[in-house]
This record gives sequence, C-alpha cells and structure tokens, in this order.
Amino acid sequence: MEASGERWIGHLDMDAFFAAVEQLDEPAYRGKPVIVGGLGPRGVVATASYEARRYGVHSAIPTAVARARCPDGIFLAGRFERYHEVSARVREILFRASPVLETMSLDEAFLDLSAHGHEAAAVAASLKREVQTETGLTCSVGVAPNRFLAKMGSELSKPDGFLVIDLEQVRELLDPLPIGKMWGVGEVTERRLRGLGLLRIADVRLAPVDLLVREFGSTGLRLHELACGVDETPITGESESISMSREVTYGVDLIHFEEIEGEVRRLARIVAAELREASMLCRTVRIKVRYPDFRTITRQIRVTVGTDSEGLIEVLAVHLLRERTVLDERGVRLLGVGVSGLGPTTARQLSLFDSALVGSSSQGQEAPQRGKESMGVESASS
Ligand code: TTP
Ligand code: MG
Repeated sequence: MEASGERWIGHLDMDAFFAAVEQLDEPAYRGKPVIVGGLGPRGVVATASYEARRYGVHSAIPTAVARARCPDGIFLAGRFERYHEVSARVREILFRASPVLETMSLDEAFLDLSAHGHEAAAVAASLKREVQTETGLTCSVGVAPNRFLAKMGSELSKPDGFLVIDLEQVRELLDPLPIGKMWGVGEVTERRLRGLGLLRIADVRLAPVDLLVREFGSTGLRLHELACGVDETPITGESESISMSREVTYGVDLIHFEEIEGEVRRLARIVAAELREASMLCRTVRIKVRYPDFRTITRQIRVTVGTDSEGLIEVLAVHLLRERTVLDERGVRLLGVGVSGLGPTTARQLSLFDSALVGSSSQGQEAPQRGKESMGVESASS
C-alpha cells in the first residue's frame, strides 16, 4: 500500500432507493417494475426498480414516457416520510462505524474509515451486511483511498455490489469508462468533452492539462485529477452538497403572486419538518423557480448558525422570492425549496435566537439544478 493508501473512504448508496422501500413494504410489488415519481401530466420519474429499468425507465424521464415504455408498471407517488425514516436508520448504522460521516442525500453517504487502517474494507463489508439485515434493503459500497474512487466503486458495482479500488487498479478500471461515468460530469460537460474528442476517462487523463484549463477553468484541472484517480477532498462531516428539498412541477403554471408565495411557504414548512424529523440543522436555504420557458434559477441565503426553525426557513424562502426573484405575468412552472449545509442537531439552545441569525446572502446562481437537487421531490423534475 502506498503512503496515500493510509486514507480509506467508504461510499454507500442504496439500490433503487424509493422503489426498493416500496417493494419492502408491499410484498406484492417485489420482482415487479415499480416506478416512483410525479403522477400528474407533467410528472417526472424519481426512480425505478431494476425490473423497470429493463424497459428503459429511469430517473428524470417524464412519467408519461415511462408509462408508454412500461404499461404494466406499478406507478407510485412516493412516501417521503418513510424514505426519511429508512434513511435515518441507515445513517445510524453507518455512524457506528465512523463518526466522520457525510450524508450526500437520503440514500448516499461517505464515511472516513481511515481509523480502521487495514480493516477498513472489512468494516465496510460488514456495514453493507448490517444495512441489509437491519433495513431489509440492499446497497452498494465502494472503498478506496479517496472520495472519487469510493464513489466510482459503489457506482460500478451496483446493484448489491461491493468494490474496493486501490491505487494500483485505477487506470485499469477508469481508463476504459466513457467520460459520462465520471463523477461530476453532467450532460453539458460531457458534450463539451466529446466536442474536444475526449470520449473516455483515459482521454481526459492523457489530454494536455493546459487545454483542459483553457476550456473549463479550474474545473478542467479537477477533471484531470479525477481522471488520474486523484481526489484530495476531505470528509468533513458536513457538506454544502447535502440537501433536502421539495419541489413541485405544477399541472398548470401558477400565475398569481399570492398563490406562488403560498406554495413557497408550504414547501418551506414541509422541508423544515423533514429536517427536524432527521434531527438535522441547515445553514443554507434556497428556492428554485422554473419559468414556463424552462429557464431555471435558484436563489440562496446563508444563516450563520444552523437552524431547523420552520418559521425562519419559511421567512427566508419568502424573502428570496420577494426580493431576489423576478416574476412576471407568465408565472412559474415549478417551485422548489431546499436546505443544505446540513449537520446533526447540536447546541439546541441556540434556536432561541433563530431570528437573529440571518447572515450575509450569497449570490444566486443561474444554473439549472439536477440530480440530487431534486431529492425528496413531490413531483421530481430533471
Ligand atoms: P440514486 O441513488 O441516484 O438512485 P437510486 O437509489 O434510485 O438507484 P441506484 O440503484 O442507481 O442508486 O437516488 C436515490 C433516490 O433519490 C432515488 O431512489 C429517488 C431520488 N431521486 C430523485 O428524487 N430525483 C432524481 O433525479 C434522482 C437521481 C433521485
Ligand atoms: Mg441509490
């Protein structure tokens, strides 16, 4: 083992999470194509059981398309309280193995297993078994000297997989993969990389670094490092990328401001309740607005001390809507409220001072949000 092999990171991701929970709770659904998502005319698939994936059904496609591809599928709206409950159970199991735990979403977490030294892989393997025994659900686990490789390990071994990647195997494993498989490479980046003739991870590894930096800025440097299997990002136990959110794509665009604000308040209260349920505090509140022409914006604000106060989260979301969002007579197609910068509930006494905790607000980003951002959606959207 090399020096950098001192660090051992585990990544655990539940298999077909929402659909698997439905199959666990309803034996009649087992072995059948189960699709969880928005059931309205504009609904989008949040996830599909592996049986349904054989019909070409997967997250982010419109539910209408899924119905056409899989007419005999079982279509469900989802039960988010239940998913949160299972998620909290999984987190408890992981926490036993390592307190240095970063929850990325309801069904995914990184943990630093370095303290277990040479036992790290064995500890991860028993975690996988414990999750299965204690929840009745399968998951996939990757173990590696860094986050990126650990994530690739669970991804490549899915479903019900377990893969240890050490530094000697990096090239052999990563090189042949299409660049779209690389963590953090979304559709846009993938298209641009392809445009440069970089089709596989090996191409990015071997590309001149200055070309990547010219094209992608600091992201180019990061892409090159990842393609080489290098990732220094630590597990901090708290991450801005952890988020909980609710969003709704409306069957008919919402036009009236009062109605839009009412929805933002409602979503904010739901998210705050989920946050409490999970015994978490958030440091960032954000709203997401998609206009009828699909242009999507997010606006966010940060508080200096973590909160789970329904009142504060609602007030902040409304502030972002009133002061930082442009609305006109065309209305909105989708609204979302999310929280991130999550950490476990501690120092509860501070919540007395909730109203005094509003910190500086960060700049809104004009970026369409994808994937984990739509976690816990009522009607998922891509
Ligand atoms: P994922 O881990 O991405 O997917 P998955 O667990 O369903 O399937 P896999 O076996 O490939 O890991 O996401 C976890 C849950 O998050 C998923 O069950 C549903 C939800 N989700 C959304 O609501 N919207 C989305 O766009 C995605 C990707 C997931
Ligand atoms: Mg998963």
